[in-house]
Amino acid sequence: MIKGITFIRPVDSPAQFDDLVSFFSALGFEPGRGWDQPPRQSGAASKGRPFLAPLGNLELIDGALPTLKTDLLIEVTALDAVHQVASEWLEKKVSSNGGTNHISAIEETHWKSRLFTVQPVPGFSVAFWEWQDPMRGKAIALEGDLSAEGMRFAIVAARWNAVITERLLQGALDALLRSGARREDIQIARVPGSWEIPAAARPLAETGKFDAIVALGCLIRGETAHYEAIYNEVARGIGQSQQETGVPHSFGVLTCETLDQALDRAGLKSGNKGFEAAAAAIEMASLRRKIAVTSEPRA
Ligand code: DLZ
Repeated sequence: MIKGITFIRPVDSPAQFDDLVSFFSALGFEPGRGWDQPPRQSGAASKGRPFLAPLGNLELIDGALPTLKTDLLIEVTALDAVHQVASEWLEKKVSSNGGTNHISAIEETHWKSRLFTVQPVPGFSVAFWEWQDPMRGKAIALEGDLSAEGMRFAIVAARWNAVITERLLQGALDALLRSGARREDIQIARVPGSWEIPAAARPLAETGKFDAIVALGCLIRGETAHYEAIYNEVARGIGQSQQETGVPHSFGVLTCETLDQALDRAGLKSGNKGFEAAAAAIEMASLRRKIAVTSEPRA
């Protein structure tokens, strides 16, 4: 039910307001939807400019408080870069308007962080801080790399709509070779149409010689009466082969309304889905290797 949290900070003057908007914008804050309220009978004009952060929280503290001159704490990554941007912004302001440059050096805190405080306008202090351990609070995920070095791949390409599937094949080869696979470690198998892809993908996967299988085909709805029937079977067959052999299979079978749409997805306007399918195959093959190592018993 709780949706968000907003801290309101009234400022002393329109000039301070503009300075603070400029300061927080310079630091890369995402602007929220602002508002301008004209003067009303019941009150003067007012305006607001929200600045958004991906996370916010209200923190209650009992006992010794951190020794801070502000209650506005902004957690960042790359604290040194933030310090540099804040310093440059202040220097510019001081050199054009005069005044004092209120920014502290970065210091270590007693809670395993580093922090600095800055006063962009008089009476308005803000502290920026960062955990010393950059991985703190981050989910540690197993992820595949995009290096195909030392990996072996099989590409199954349908001949039907060859003008498209040949482009998908070139895209897939481009991705594999550019990612470090060797030409002799890539086996290409051609089949008549998309319907036949699973019948070749499955035995190739079962050889155990390949780290991943890339399936390439093109179905065009306008020209294929039994489009749905072919599509469902190809998707099911590739999925089943992947699940039952454990070898990653990437799905580079285009399903399009028209030939133009297919051309767009085969390198013309919307990328090359063959390239993308090969990249997914590399990533999954890499992830599979990592999972295998992770699940080995520790020595
Ligand atoms: C028969 C057919 C048709 C009408 N359309 C396509 C298509 O758009 N894309 C494709 O890859 N294959 C098509 N095919 C061929 C079937 O996939 C299959 O090769 C044949 O029915 C022979 O089994």
